[in-house]
Amino acid sequence: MYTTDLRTAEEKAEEARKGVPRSALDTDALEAEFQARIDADAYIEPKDYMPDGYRKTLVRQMSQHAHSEIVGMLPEGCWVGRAPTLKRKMILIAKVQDEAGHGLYLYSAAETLGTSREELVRQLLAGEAKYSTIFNYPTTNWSDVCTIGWLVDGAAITNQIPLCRCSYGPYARAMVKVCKEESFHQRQGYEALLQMMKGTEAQKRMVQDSFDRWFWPSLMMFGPPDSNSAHSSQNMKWKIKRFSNDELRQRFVDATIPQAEFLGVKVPDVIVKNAETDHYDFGELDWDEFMAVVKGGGICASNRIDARKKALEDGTWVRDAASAYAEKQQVATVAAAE
Ligand code: BYC
Repeated sequence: MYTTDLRTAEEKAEEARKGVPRSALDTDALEAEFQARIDADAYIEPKDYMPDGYRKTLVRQMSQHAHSEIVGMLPEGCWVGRAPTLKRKMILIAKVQDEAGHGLYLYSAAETLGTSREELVRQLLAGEAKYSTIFNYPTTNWSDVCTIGWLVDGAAITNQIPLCRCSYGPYARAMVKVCKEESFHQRQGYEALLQMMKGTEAQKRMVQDSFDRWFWPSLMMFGPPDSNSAHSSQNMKWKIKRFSNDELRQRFVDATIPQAEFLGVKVPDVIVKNAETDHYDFGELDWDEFMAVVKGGGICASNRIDARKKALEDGTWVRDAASAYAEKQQVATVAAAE
């Protein structure tokens, strides 16, 4: 193909990184350069060239992740007023507040890709965006709150540590801080359960009951089996994902079963250590249940969205006041400069 464009591929990529508009003819070179940067483990930054599919999939995943953090505040937040001691109440308040912070980092990181937070929240409330299935299960007693810390935060860390090396810079950097906090969350949950296991027979039964109800749904947090995961292969090529859903699920099971045994809960009979692979076999999950919950059929699904709608409405005056204050500040800054 003859062309009057005398720029090299490197120059075109450099211009694209600086935001210079590109012609359709440059797309192949830009995509090759983009993939080469990913293969070399470089971070992609907001103003860099990126294929539309990469941008779209990141907005999808990061917003789903942000929604999970925000919706995830609900099953624990409703126990703040019922925490058994002042110490547990203080820890729980701090944890729930951390989840709000995680949502904020993630919405902010997603906004660097060009979709506003208002739009992302609109998609959640309209049922167009997903959030993790785990938060559609109810917290029926205090032990469930502790088990969320141990299992749900534990599963989240397993999934999110590789995301600290995700190819998109703002997502990867947000994950570093999130993972540090999740690690504290996981430990406080496990420690609270250890205390309960030193308590009465009724407390021990509560812990066992929570474990039985939350263990399998926590394994579903890693997504469908690899054979049925629509996005995995492309996401791994783009290094958004570093490990497959099944690999991470296995890693979580291998770490969790010895913890369950130390805690003193009975693990399901189907879970056995495989001497050949040195991993725990755990059989097939109930993928029909997973699909039903993904499609909005979870026990708490409508409560969760109603609670988020109410929070948005209740917060209107705060956003209005903050905007009015920011406007006044701007006027004052301009007046002072004149
Ligand atoms: N729930 O092709 P796949 C927390 C969807 S919160 C709902 O494997 P992908 C915490 C998936 O989105 C942190 N939907 O997808 C907060 C896709 O649907 P669409 C939660 C699920 O993206 C408070 C379809 O199924 N962590 O830590 O390659 C208190 C096909 O799946 C689920 C994150 O959000 C699910 N479980 O991989 C305590 C981690 N699984 O979009 C703790 C970030 C799958 O095509 N996200 N789907 O309609 C990820 O790492 C990935 O998005 C996933 C799925 C591993 C979840």
